[in-house]
Amino acid sequence: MTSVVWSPETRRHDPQTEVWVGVRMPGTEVAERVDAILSALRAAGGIELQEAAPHPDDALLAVHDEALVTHLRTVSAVWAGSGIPELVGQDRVVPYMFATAAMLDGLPAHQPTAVQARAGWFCYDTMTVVGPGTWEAARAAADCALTAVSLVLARHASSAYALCRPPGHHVTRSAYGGSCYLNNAAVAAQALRAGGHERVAVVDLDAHHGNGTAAIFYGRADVFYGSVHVDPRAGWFPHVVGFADETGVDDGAGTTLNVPLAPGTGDRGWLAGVDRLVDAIAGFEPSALVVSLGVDAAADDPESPLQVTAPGFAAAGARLAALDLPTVHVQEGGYHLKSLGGLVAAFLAAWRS
Ligand code: SP5
Ligand code: ZN
Repeated sequence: MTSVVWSPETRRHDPQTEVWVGVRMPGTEVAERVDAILSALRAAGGIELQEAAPHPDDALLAVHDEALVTHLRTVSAVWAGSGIPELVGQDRVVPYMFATAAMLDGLPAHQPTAVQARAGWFCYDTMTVVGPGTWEAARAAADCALTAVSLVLARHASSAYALCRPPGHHVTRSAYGGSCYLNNAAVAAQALRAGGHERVAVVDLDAHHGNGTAAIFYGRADVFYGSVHVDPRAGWFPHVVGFADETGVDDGAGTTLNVPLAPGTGDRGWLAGVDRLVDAIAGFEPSALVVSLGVDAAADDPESPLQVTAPGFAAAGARLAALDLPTVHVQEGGYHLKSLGGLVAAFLAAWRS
């Protein structure tokens, strides 16, 4: 039996379109994902379903800059009042310039006042748009993760699954992107630390490297981050990080493990990667585990070239469950509406029985 935490508020984020290589195209991170996962988990059974309880902002501010949280809370209303929707017909917050380190070239930057520039100060891509309801959904997703942590800390359950949507693993301390707004997995890991777990491991199965979570814990000895994902060098998001030579820095040296895989990799290669992560986690000796459970590595998924099957996800679940740790699962990506719920249920089977 595993607890499943969700919130109807998570449906309120509606990206409508995302801008990719300058073109508006239908968003893939849609509210229907919530219903697809819920109905598959209900049908599979072995779950105790509950709604998220509100948790204070402290848990967010333990991993995110206050300026980012304030931006996300307020930017949609500021954009709506900026004149831009009337001027060009864009009612979603989309950045048009990015103050990269190379642009600044050492000059001291000031946080921009214009909302269209501030969008690119906090957001690092053009795909991750903010509209009315985005903040409420992202905040509710974080509450799902925190409620799952509370259940595990109270030993109500040895594992809990948070149906987080929008996802979170691409969000750094101060910037959002990759269809993510608040880093639910990092929030959960830090809350487990605050709840008394001295060493926490995060294992990220999403098809994309979780650059946000990796960055937040890169210099930390108390939180391990391991990820298996499609090789960014082969041309996949997040392109610039997620390489095998990123192993941590300072106190965190040796507590990061990236396993990049070639496009086309199926169950065998992917599970070999999962096994490397399981071995590293066992060696780290954590007392709790966070699973960033993206299922976009699936063969049918439109956003990744990996070829993992439902039995593959079930096998990964069995191997991670064998670590026998209090576990919080956090939903990340997975975009094939017909199959994604079944993949989540297959992965969680080892905890549901
Ligand atoms: C959480 C997560 O899985 N984020 C994925 C972010 C990667 N998105 C990259 C999108 C690349 C362009 N997609 C083109 C198809 C748009 N419908
Ligand atoms: Zn992904």
